[in-house]
Amino acid sequence: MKLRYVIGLAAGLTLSAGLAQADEAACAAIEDMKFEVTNLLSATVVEATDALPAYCRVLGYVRPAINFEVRMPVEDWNGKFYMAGCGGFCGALNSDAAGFVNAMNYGLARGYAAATMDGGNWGSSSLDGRWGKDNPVGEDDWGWRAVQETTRVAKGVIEAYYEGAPERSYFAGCSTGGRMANMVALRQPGDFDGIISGAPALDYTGLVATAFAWIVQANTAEDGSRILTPEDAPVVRDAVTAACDGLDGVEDGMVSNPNQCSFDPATLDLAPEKIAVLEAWYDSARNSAGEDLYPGGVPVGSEAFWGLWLTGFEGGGGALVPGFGINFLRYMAFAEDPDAGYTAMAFDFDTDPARLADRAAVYNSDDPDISAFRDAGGKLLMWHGWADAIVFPGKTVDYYDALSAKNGGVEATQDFARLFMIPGMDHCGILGSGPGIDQSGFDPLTALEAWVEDGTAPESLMTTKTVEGEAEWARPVCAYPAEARFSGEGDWRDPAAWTCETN
Ligand SMILES: [Ca+2]
Ligand SMILES: [Ca+2]
Repeated sequence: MKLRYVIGLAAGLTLSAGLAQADEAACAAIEDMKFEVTNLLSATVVEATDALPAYCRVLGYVRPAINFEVRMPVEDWNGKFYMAGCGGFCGALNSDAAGFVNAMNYGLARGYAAATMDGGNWGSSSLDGRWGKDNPVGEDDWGWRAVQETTRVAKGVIEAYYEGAPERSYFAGCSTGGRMANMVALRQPGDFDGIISGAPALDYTGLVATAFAWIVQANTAEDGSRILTPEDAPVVRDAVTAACDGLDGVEDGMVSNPNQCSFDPATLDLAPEKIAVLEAWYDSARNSAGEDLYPGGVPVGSEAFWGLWLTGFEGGGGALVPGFGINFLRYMAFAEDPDAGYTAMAFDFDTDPARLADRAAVYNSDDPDISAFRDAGGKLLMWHGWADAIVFPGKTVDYYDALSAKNGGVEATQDFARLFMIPGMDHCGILGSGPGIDQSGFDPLTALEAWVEDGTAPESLMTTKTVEGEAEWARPVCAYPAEARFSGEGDWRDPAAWTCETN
């Protein structure tokens, strides 16, 4: 703070605007800093709003094309750094993302110096993978380098502005940002004290190439049309609810754990070809020998969200899974990009998974050896919605089991890594239209702060379902493998009626 104090004196203490001038000078000074392979573009003070404090906004890029932004509170900095990941194929600097998911302002609003980046590439949307065409450098950047380099520069900027390094650093991301979060634990074990990994696409190639091709092929008729339509999803949802909602002891519209629900699509009053699609979707992607190529398929209980992710909406739009799949397969999945006309229908489940290995080494963060992060004292908080119909949640549970096996069991693993599987939640809690919570219904950052800073590990996270501003119910979500159970006494809407139990 010393530099800013001196500038404050120089700017003239007699002026009521003196503080603001000093703030602007201290911020503007950042623009003249030099970092390797980095261009700083601007550093300006942005005025406070109802939601955010006044902050020094630093824009720049790490060459060739990693655009980043750092936002540092002008006053009342909490002494910490918060970095947010990005979703899908990124492709834009989404600095004003609302809510919690991949949102730097979530940290800024709490007094953090915050940063985010665009994944190192520009696209017309986060669904646009065209930048990956013949672009292994851009793929490295999206895979890991954009986060690593932005961490380096952001920490340097923060240290210069406040004349002291942040006392703590946190990374939070969901989906691709969750993949990045686990990549941080693997590749940058000393950079962050705490990491929040939401709905992580840990095996990106297995999911977005193999499993998405499986989804698309299963649902494509010979004439190229979709077999399951937007109108079918509510029919399936109602049948699943009727069959399985009550198995967890509470009829709240949610299937708490899809593994407890053995729903048989053949019981539906739908055409046989539609039932065949459902059987394939709820199953795993398989090769011709019947071998599992990806751990788990579309989770039972996710049907409320199928419009956006899988079936599309009546009247058009949605069905993002096929969109992500085709962009990934054409431009990002293989070492050599196939012809521009390539579609998921051409994916060969016997021979193509092996061809993904080259890019898997760049993108995937499912290696359970994060011992360097553990040994550096880092804490990893993972979360995933059980009703995620795009990043299927089975892989996250498998990963945590592998992590436990590698670290001498669940108890030892829980010393540094905990997983929270959230019943009924959509992908990253983006949609609140189902019976589960959305991203505003829980607060993993406060839990992680208590773990990192006070040593209080989270046994559970409180989740609150809000409808039109009114809290409908609240209950804990327990650290895996424990699950929240309703005691059977009192009101299930009351969190006191729930306890964490392990089978
Ligand atoms: Ca239920
Ligand atoms: Ca490529």
